[in-house]
Amino acid sequence: MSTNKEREARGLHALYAENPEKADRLVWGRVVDPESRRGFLKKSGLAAMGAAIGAAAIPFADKMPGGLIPVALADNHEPFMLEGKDGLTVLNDRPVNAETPAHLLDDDITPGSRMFVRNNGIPPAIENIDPATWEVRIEGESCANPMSFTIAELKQKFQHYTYQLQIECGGNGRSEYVPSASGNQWTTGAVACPTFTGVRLRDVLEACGIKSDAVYIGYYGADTHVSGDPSRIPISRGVPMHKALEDESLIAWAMNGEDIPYQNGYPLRVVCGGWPGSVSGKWLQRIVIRNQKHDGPKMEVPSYSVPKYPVAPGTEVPKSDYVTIESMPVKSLITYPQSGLTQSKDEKLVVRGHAWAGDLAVSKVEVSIDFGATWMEAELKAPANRLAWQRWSTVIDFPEIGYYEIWAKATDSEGHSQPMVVPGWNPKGYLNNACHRIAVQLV
Ligand SMILES: Nc1nc2c(c(=O)[nH]1)N[C@H]1C(S)=C(S)[C@@H](COP(=O)(O)O)O[C@H]1N2
Ligand SMILES: [Mo]
Repeated sequence: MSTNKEREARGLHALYAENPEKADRLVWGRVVDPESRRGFLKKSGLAAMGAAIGAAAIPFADKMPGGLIPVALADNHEPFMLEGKDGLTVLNDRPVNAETPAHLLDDDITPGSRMFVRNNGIPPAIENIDPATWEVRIEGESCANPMSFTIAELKQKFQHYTYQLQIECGGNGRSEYVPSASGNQWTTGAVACPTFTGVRLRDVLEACGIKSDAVYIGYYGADTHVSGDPSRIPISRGVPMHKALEDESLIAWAMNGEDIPYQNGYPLRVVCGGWPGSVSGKWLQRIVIRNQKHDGPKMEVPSYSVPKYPVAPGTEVPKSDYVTIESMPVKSLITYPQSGLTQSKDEKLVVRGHAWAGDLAVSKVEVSIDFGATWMEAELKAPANRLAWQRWSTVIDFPEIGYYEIWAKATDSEGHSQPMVVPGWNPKGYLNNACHRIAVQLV
């Protein structure tokens, strides 16, 4: 087990940071808005908190308002960070959730250190993860010959494939919905596109026999429920057979050519790109082939589901009127420059980012500097492979000094474009694919 893995596994850490503003934002963000966000500081995080402050104990810890960050940490300019996750904004510590600021997603291939973390439960303890003995079992009522495989057996029995795959949480952008939806208040950073190496889910399922009545698969991981109740499972989702059997659907042991980061599912995970990240099971132990739609925790309405028809903000929607989210909508990010740039009017500005469209390709990216009145088409590259995001870039020559916003809008291969404002409200705040925008000043 690598030292890095051990460090990642220690989880939440306070490290020195160069950016005091961020510390303030964390402090005040949590204090003023305790209702809509899970408290940052849970009782369970107290030991870690004490250690981070360098105190033996926090005697009045039970009096601390939910979500408060001790000022000692803010004064030290020490925002919370996850070991191995460079510059991510930590939204919660139990379960751990962290997103990536847009300008840190500028790489063509997202490094492990910049891949967001979305945990529904508590990851398996690092001491209990031994990649040499880790097994995945394939079973279920529509599996003809249930079998288990070690990672070495997967590597030896099946052909290896590497694809660059885009994973975005279904709730990315949730923070912009009004009235606010419960759940992690993601802004734009619950998306990533690293490469994954593994075997095709199809090859493994076929080796175990897919019965003719199979309609769905479901995954089970080694993470445990936040309640501590061993009979409860934090999440067990899946995809219909047609998605499971796609070339790019993998059981992966490597990300960007290295072990998968601990928080992203080490040592083995499912990856089904282009769909809500929740279908890509981490710390994978078991896959079931089902003769009905999988019914594990978080498959049920309203989890990862939206109303079948548009609803007015705040509407209560009957359970029977929801559909499960499948392919994610077209979306883009401006990853360079970072919002807030000031530069001379005489310089042209290179602007770039990524665009993606679930199962589809992106056909066009346009950029506006006049609040959407006019658009100019950016250069758009082909994806590295199907289900990878696509690099776009353009050069902007500003007409005069002053404040500008740069907006980016992508269009998919079926002609759907991103809305300039937050799209249709839905009770759980999924699928916000509004245009991303950044501020620039020309002086
Ligand atoms: N076992 C397990 N798999 C999981 C989850 C989880 O909590 N447990 N979270 C899911 C969700 S909701 C998302 S968006 C993605 C996030 O992947 P990441 O944390 O590697 O970015 O993992 C999915 N797979
Ligand atoms: Mo998610």
